[in-house]
Amino acid sequence: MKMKNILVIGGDGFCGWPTALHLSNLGHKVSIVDNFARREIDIELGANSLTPICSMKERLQAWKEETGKIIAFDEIDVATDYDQLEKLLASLKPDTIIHFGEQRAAPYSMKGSYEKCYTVENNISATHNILAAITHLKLDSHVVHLGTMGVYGYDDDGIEIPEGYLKVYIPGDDKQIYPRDILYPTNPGSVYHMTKSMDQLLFQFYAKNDRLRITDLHQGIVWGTQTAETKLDDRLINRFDYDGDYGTVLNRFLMQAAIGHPLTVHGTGGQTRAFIHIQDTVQCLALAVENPPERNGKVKILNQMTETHTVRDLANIVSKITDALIANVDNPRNEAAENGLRVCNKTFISLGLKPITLEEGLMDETQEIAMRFAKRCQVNMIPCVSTWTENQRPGLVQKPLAA
Ligand code: NAD
Ligand code: USQ
Repeated sequence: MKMKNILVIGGDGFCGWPTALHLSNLGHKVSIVDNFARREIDIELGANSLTPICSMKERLQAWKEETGKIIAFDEIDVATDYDQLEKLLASLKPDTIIHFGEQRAAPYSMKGSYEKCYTVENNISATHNILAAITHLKLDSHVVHLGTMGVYGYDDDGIEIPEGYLKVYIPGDDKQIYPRDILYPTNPGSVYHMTKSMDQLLFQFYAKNDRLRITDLHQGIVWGTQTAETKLDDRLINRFDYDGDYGTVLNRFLMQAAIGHPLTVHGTGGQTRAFIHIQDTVQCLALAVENPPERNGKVKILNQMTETHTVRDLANIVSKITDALIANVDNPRNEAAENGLRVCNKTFISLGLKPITLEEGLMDETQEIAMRFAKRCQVNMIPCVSTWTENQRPGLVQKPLAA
């Protein structure tokens, strides 16, 4: 394997930190950029990671002590500090830029107009600044971006969701049928998911116009906390979000079970979603780095997920192993009460991904993380109170649904 010079943007976050460690462990030269926006939003919300996360300085020192490997770090806001970003890229000339640096919580993006504007400005500018800088500097960097399954929406239109492109057959004026590959139609369900749909067009343009090599990974909901590398030392521990804005459903359920809180199923829990364990996320990133697309004008789009479940099924599985109670509560989101979802993930499987299943990983996660750090949970941060529409404001109180 050829060692690469890799820049991880958003490398202080939940997916970015373990990815940076994994790539460093594989022998790549890794640098991180982050503006600590995620840590600042925790302060703004009064929330915290269930796991106690160290400062970036302590994290990098621990990594050096454990492995002898050095990861460089620069604090840059890639959405607003274009000049700093360009300067760094000019000196690093990375082979690969992995872009995790966006506001990623759907509920936070729907909280109010400030959060909507912030999410759009941050995410679109961050993505565009990276693409513009690579182009201006004539770099050969392969961009690997973290997109989301949610760009497609979650409708079961009777077909398996393909990896990015839909083959369509257009009847021409001359009565001939013209086959075309178009981006699978987007149907985002939040302002956050909308920014990921907009990112797709930025990628399409720069791949076509400037022949940039871009991989867009449409990832499902990530669950779990630790990876082989973050387990090496407590100072390397990954973050675990459980609050109503940033906590994702399965990790929330695990934490709720650990503190004896009923599992907060929205509505009937009939929403089907795609999932992937964090250990598989970092493996997918390594595979994406190793397998860049050709410079052929087309974005490589892969679905990064390993299994689908309804929220109701997840609650039942967690309840079975922990005896937790289940509470069906009002849904603050504007989403289908029930949906089916089938997703094609054949590329990562063909590249060698061996998925960790829910069955294998849930018990470990419950005991090693949720139970161990249960005392750090602030119970008042559990309800999901960011509503999707103005009509639902002000202040949804998440009450159990009538039977
Ligand atoms: P996270 O919020 O934990 O990490 C994102 C990191 O990016 C944070 O450390 C934040 O400070 C940084 N950041 C944000 N804006 C920045 C900016 N302008 N300049 C520099 N740094 C910036 O989120 P995560 O869960 O690690 O998600 C990473 C990426 O993966 C996101 O783009 C998200 O959309 C995508 N994703 C996440 C999940 C999931 O379940 N967590 C699922 C699918 C896709
Ligand atoms: N849900 C509950 N109870 C809860 C929390 C959530 O029933 O306590 C439900 C929601 O209503 C929703 C589903 O669980 O139907 C998923 O919610 P989530 O918060 O776990 O995930 P989501 O908002 O979709 O966002 C997360 C990440 C985001 C990523 C996305 C991948 O925060 O960054 O892009 O998962 S995907 O969902 O595949 O688009």
